[in-house]
Amino acid sequence: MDTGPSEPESRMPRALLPLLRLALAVAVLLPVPPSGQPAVAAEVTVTMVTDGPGGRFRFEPAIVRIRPGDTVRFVAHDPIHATKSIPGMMPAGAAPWWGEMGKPLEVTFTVPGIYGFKCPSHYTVGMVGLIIVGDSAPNLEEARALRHPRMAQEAFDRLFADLAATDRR
Ligand SMILES: [Cu+2]
Repeated sequence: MDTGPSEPESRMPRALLPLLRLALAVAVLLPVPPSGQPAVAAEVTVTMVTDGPGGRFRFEPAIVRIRPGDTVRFVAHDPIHATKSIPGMMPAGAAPWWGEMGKPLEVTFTVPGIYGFKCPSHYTVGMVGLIIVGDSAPNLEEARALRHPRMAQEAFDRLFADLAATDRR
């Protein structure tokens, strides 16, 4: 079968150029959070990292600030990770989540407050994170008071300290 020359394909980039320029212009106009601060966006991606520049067995970023109605998309580097909410570290009325190992999971947050989460495989080595929905977290003290296995506790202690530091700015 003669498929002919790939002329239409070769013209594709030129046709897409105006679109690319528009996308770039829009990207430049979007607000960028100051470096070192948790991201603020309608959809935030949290990566489950096995081994990265920030360390092993961690969520990146480990602290996410969003508004009610925003979505967090969890994605895994490896099939050995998952994301699971932690009972006792969620505001009243919020729905728990438990993703499948290695599969992406999107969670939309509507109830304001602070949410602790973990990778069930690596909780005991400190693979945990925090999501803050809205400007105030009525369950902050309750979430902070929960006790964890040693390395998870150390990780949460660091995250709550980071959170307090960014709140003071
Ligand atoms: Cu893991």
